[in-house]
Amino acid sequence: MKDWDRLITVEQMEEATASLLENAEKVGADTWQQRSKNQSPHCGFGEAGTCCRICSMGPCRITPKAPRGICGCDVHGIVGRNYLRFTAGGTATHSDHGREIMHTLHQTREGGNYQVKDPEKLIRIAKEWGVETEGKDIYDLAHEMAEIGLMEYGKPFGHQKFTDRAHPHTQELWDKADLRPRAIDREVVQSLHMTHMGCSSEAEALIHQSIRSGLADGWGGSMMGTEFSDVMFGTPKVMDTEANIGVMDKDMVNIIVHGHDPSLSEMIVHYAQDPEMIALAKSVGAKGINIAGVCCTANEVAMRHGIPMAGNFLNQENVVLTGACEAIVVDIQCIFPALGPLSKCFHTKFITTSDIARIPDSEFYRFSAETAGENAKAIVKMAVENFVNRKPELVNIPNQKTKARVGYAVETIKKTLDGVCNTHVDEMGTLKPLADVVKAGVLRGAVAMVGCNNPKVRPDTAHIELMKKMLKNDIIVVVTGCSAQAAAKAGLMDPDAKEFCGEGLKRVCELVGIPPVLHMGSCVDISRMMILASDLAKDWGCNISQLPLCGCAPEWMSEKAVSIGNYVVGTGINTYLGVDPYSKGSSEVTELLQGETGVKQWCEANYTVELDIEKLGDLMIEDIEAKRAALGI
Ligand code: MSK
Repeated sequence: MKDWDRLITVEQMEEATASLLENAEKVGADTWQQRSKNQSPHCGFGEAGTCCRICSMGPCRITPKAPRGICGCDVHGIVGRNYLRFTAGGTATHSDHGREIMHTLHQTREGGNYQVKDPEKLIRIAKEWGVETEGKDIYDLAHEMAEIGLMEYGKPFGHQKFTDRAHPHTQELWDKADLRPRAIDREVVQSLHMTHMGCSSEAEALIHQSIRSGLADGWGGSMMGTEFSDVMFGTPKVMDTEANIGVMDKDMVNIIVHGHDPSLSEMIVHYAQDPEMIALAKSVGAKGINIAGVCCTANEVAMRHGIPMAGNFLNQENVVLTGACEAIVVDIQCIFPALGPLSKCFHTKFITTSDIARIPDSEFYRFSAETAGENAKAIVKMAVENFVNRKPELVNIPNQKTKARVGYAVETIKKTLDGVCNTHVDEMGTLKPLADVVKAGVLRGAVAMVGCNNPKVRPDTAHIELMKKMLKNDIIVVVTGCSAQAAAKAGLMDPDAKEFCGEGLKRVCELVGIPPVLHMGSCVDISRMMILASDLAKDWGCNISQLPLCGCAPEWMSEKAVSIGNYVVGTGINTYLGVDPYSKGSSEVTELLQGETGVKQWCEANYTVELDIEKLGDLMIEDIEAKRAALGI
């Protein structure tokens, strides 16, 4: 089948990047393409997970001649410990993002910088948590919920409240295997404690804690981050935006927001629309102020304000290389330290804002919930005033831009289905129409595509090629994180991309008015996917692990991605990786993650690691068809 002709191909994106790399050469800038070459080949011990530097007797590296570390730990203990530490890093990171959101919720005030924009959602969650809502001022309720939410991090007893939302069968599995996460900080701290020298070296115990730590992220910290961001900034609704590097505008002041925490980007977006700031932009010769996003911040502001998405993880240097970026404003996570020296080669201001992410060669502007308004205004002003320092001879904005329809929160998906199928059952709606089209075979199933880019994989190829393959096979794709931007940049979130699908999926897209790839948000919003899977199984009348559904992170790179993978398999969804998680050095760890014992036995799902993307896609389709056959559909 011929590709849909409005698709922007990976080759075209690479041409755009090549022209930007010419800019890099002109100014003598360093880029990840070069650094990646400098770092190759990678250390074989590190890649296999068989190097231990947890104490100072080593580092110990496991070889056939030296099968144990100095303490006597074998390869399975070393690989398992490394895997658990990797997971704990991811759980801590996502969950601390969630914690910041809860602190911001505590700062909400009527008419303040932060307000409650979705009071119904706040009340719904309060009722779910058994909090009295009757006659309470909405801000008093917000503050009470913030305090209860913050206690989820350190409460001495009990389990994560949001785990009660999961499908009853999933909860039973968690309880049976002792996997239901307790306080979030406890799971992270226990992971570090277990992996300290002289504690756990049994692979099974280490992988068990990896899954529980992941679940504390997905059904704890990330879910709080998502749900209470919706409460404060609004639950995403369907909106149209644009994507790819061409969303930058040579006649405007371009401010790029990058990172994860919407508390910053919401304020920047707000002040970029301030008439005083727009007048200032015009006074320095620009036509106005253009905000665009990179990485998960792009997802956050796209799905709530329709702000365009300039690119994903490996495009963060590209936005500076255009020579038209007045400021790149970052908060936390996935920010290249390289942006410091790179921005110095141009007129770009690299503005860091969080004590969590302090980076050399940046201008640090501490951003806090209490002073958010004045901080954001000062940052926007600084960017606008920097427009005059632009060097016109360096401006090169590749002309690549696509349309994207975004904003499919679970609530939005249910409402969209309600609108078409007239099946409204309660205020939350139902996923029954979706279950029905899958049962009927019009759709064969669904894939949740998530995760980063990684120079080990030709950037965006795996995301885009796998999505195309799924769509052609009538498998709907839901996306978050940098996978979402890969889809958007290519044009796969344009409703017209239905032309690119198999007949069944095309019909559904036409009937419901959706693009074939549904944007569900940022990395923390993978928690939305867990709720979607859980609710779908409830409406279907089966268990999550029986659904023709799988997860996929074909180009992942961060610790957060491993934590995510652990909660996705921990929720009963088979997960397909295109990059190895540093576990291949141990047959025991590999079996626990990818075999029939371990996570498969505890949670009815496991990982598949396959570096050949074509094969990875075939395996997912086989999995979906096998699930259908087992259900007799
Ligand atoms: S931003 S974690 S590179 S998806 Fe969430 Fe993208 Fe991966 Fe960061």
